[in-house]
Amino acid sequence: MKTTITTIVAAIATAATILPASTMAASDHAGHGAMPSHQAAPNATKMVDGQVKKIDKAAGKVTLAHGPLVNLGMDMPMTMVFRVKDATWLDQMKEGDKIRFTAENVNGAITVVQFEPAK
Ligand SMILES: [Cu+2]
Repeated sequence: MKTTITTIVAAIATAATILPASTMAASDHAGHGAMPSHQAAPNATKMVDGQVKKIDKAAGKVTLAHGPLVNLGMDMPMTMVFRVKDATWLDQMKEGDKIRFTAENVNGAITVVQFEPAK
């Protein structure tokens, strides 16, 4: 009698352990399925449009007519001189070219830090 009760209790305990676990696994899986499948990308500095007005290779500078550069406090389009992080970029642009770029204040000099030709 005692042995039988112990066996039954053990059987119930085992069943009780397995059932909630499988139920939880099922609901957990459903929860993952409902989650969005993509995550927002880190918000990198946005590329802005610019047009090359003048190139000064000797000085490593370029004059660009550019759209707003919010990260530099320029809310309005304007034309101004930039330094360039990579002087070889000046070989990849010519006056009149449309480009996409980002600029930062590098040691007090407004510098183009990212550049690509506009398509
Ligand atoms: Cu500006």
